[in-house]
Amino acid sequence: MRRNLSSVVALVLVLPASYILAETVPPATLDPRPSARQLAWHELEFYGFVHFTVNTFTDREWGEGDESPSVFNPTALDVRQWTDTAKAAGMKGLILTAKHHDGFCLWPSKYANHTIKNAPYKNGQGNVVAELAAACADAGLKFGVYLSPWDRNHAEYGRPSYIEYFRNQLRELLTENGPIFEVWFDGANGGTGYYGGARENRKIDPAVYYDWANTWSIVRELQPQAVIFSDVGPDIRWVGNERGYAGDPCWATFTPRAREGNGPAAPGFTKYEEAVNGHSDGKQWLPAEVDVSIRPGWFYHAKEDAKVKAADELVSIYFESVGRGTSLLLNLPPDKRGLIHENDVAALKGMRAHLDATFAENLITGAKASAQNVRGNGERFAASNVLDTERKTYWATDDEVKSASMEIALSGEKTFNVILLQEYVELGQRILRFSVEAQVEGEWRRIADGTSIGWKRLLRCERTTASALRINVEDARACFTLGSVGLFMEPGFQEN
Ligand code: FUL
Repeated sequence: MRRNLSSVVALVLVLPASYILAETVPPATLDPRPSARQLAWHELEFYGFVHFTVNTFTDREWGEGDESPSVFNPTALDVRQWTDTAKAAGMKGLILTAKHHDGFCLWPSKYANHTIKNAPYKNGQGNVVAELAAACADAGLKFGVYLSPWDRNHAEYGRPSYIEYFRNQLRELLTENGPIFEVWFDGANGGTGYYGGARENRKIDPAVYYDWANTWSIVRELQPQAVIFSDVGPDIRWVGNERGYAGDPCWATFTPRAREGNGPAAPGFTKYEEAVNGHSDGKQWLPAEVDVSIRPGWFYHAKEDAKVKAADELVSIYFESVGRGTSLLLNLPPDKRGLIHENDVAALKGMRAHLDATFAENLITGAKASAQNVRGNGERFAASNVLDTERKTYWATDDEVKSASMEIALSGEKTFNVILLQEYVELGQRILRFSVEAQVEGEWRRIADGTSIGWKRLLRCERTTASALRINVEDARACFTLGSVGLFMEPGFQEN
């Protein structure tokens, strides 16, 4: 017994320390990396926007700020119809325009009169923010708020006292509506407006006026788990367009830069064109959110009833947003009744049915994987970890290895046209370039390639029937991880 123990000790002593470490220890973290609140946000992937205010009734996109609250008069408002629609579409939450640029508040703010308490809706007793927050909680949906920094109604906009008002409203919203998952700050700032009757053009300095660091700290104090969205984050960045796509590549890492000069970037004052791709060497983990409306406008207009995006267009948007590592924020504007229009509901239904059919079966099930290099040559970081549906178990390479291939033997011949890849982003976004090959009738054929993977990559490729697959990581910032590989067959739209 004693002899056995000493020989084990001797064996451990002769093994190089790096071997033992590599076997048992994950790759060293590589900054920037997601925070816990950003990771929880990544999980959501798909949620909805609700643009609703006086504009819905005046048929405008941007109210002037001089609208009478009396125009806000939905005849059949039913927030449960909104949450039912969102749930059926597979959304994980809803973000409501509590206040848009016109300044009208969908809740009875005690700091303002330009609110729902002076509207005919429920004889001034309504509170759409609280009503939707409660409906979301009941439906198991997350709830978020849009509070426009620009306020074309407020007499003090442009002066210091407006900032106090804006922050008071933020506090109200974040204390009266239960847990908030995201706070959405738009970049549109200053210009002409009603401004309490002054009707003038008010310019502000976007880098200074809102003192964003101290405004964001209110969110941190009152809703520490909430992510903050703006052109510069600090948690989630605008993707830089409202057309429904992230770039290829789309890196979660990003360094926001000022629109002009060398000063700091600020909401409404960034080189937002860079956000569509992000930066592979970006200094912050600042993943993009793709915001797009199901209709041409953000608010409901009857003249757009026939212009609702079709299901196949919505599916393409999904692939070009969620499929490029971002989240999709799809706007569903309620109409004058206060309901999401039948055409929008039908398009969403078509989108969901198609995505469900696509992802119903992961054709990787039953496959076997092996890799050229496995960290420490052991089980913990083995290639087979990519085959389970758990992103958190992953294939990883040894410290020095920035390129390596894995081979996956499928359980028989499989026909697919969608490939899913996921990194274990807790350790940073590491992969810089990859390709995928398929073994078709005994020949290896390159069927897809790309650069960014990050949280999730969905690659639509040609319909391929193969018995094996090769994932080649061709370049990485450091040794890398791959958490999931999946294979799916997207049906044609006519087949639905
Ligand atoms: C923009 C706003 O100006 C639009 O009205 C809309 O709210 C959109 C989501 O953000 O910048």
